[in-house]
Amino acid sequence: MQTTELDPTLSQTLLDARKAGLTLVIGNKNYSSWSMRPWVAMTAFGIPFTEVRILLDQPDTGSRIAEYSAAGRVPVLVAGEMTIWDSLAICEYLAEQFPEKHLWPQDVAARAMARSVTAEMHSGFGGLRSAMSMNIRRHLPGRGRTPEAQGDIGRISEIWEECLSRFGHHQFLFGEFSIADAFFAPVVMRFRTYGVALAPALQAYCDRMQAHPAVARWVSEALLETETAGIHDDEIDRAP
Ligand SMILES: N[C@@H](CCC(=O)N[C@@H](CS)C(=O)NCC(=O)O)C(=O)O
Repeated sequence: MQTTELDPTLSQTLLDARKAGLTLVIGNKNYSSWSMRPWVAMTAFGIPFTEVRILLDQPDTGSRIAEYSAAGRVPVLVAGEMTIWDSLAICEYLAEQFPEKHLWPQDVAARAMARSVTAEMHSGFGGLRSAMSMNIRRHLPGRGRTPEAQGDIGRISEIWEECLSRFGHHQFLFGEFSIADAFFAPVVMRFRTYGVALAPALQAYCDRMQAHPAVARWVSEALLETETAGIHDDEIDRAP
């Protein structure tokens, strides 16, 4: 049987990552909302990993991501001989691999709802994404309020209210920190950048999220970044 080391189609970079245990390939911490989710989940749950950061919107971004995944997107998790791309697939894989860490809520009803709101976040809220892209270091209160973004803010508020009152007991969405919170972490950062006014209970949730050590570490590392991704900042400057 041919070993993977002899497979000429695999890049040396990927082969090196395979030897390093879990390797999470991410984009800029300031901009990459998709990367933030598994990074925050892995950090919050104490799952050790090696981080590889690939700058977005650079001439070599595509070729560097292609060394890890043909899907051409970050995040990517390299786990031994497996490559897992897409933030939700990565978190589901981790939940399976570390069942004792309870990345999803333990209660079946809470878990069903956590999966539903995580999937809704994963596949929706295009209005918020396009008009209020994540840019942690900027402060742009009032910007990006398109009707679609306003609608998304309303729906997210409704989700948070329901989760916090039914399951959250004034802590995280389902009480203990879970994948669902990791998925909404970039929304918390968007609400901060764009100065979205929230009901007190929801603002308190955002404050708790920003105080969570994993989120706080991502944000402090984002603020140390000096690179800019032209497309993202230009989009913000043109936003209504
Ligand atoms: N559905 C994917 C979306 C990933 C995604 O769109 N990632 C962006 C960065 S946040 C990306 O890799 N863009 C490639 C590029 O800018 O060249 C996921 O959940 O991981």
